[in-house]
Amino acid sequence: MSDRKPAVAIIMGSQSDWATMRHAAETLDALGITHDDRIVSAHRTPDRLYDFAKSAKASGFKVIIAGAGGAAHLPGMTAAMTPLPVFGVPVESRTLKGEDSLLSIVQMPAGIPVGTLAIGRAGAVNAALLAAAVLALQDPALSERLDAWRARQSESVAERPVDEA
Ligand code: RP5
Repeated sequence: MSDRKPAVAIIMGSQSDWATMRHAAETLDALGITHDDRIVSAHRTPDRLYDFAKSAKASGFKVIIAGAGGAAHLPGMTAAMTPLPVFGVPVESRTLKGEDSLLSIVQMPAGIPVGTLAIGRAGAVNAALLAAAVLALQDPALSERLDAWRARQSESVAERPVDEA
């Protein structure tokens, strides 16, 4: 992380979520977007969640990425306490493979939105890319980096398949 105020907060319910959420962090790094990564549990550290969410906008964050698993209240509770856009990443749970996380995050009642991504790594990467797209609306240099990132991705796709060992 640089000295610049981080634009994105990545929050997660547990240390165990980092294996998934680090993919969001790495994607933001690849795009040169500053971020602050924190463990904030809706269940175990409710006061920490309140303090974080209530002060997130004043702290300078522009977008929040929130990952949680199981009864995943973190993204919805965060969204209820901040006007910032919140993207939710359902972390794959051991017992229900993340379907519980997905449904907990995606089924917000009308009025408080959480942009919900796919379960696991894909969701973490795409949450970062969505955050980048939002930030790029006000940042032409980032917009160019995002275009370049996509172009490199396109170039990396082979035209024909090969047999894999
Ligand atoms: C949720 O419970 C966390 O987001 C995590 O995905 C899940 C399990 O947490 P640990 O028991 O591994 O700390 O609150």
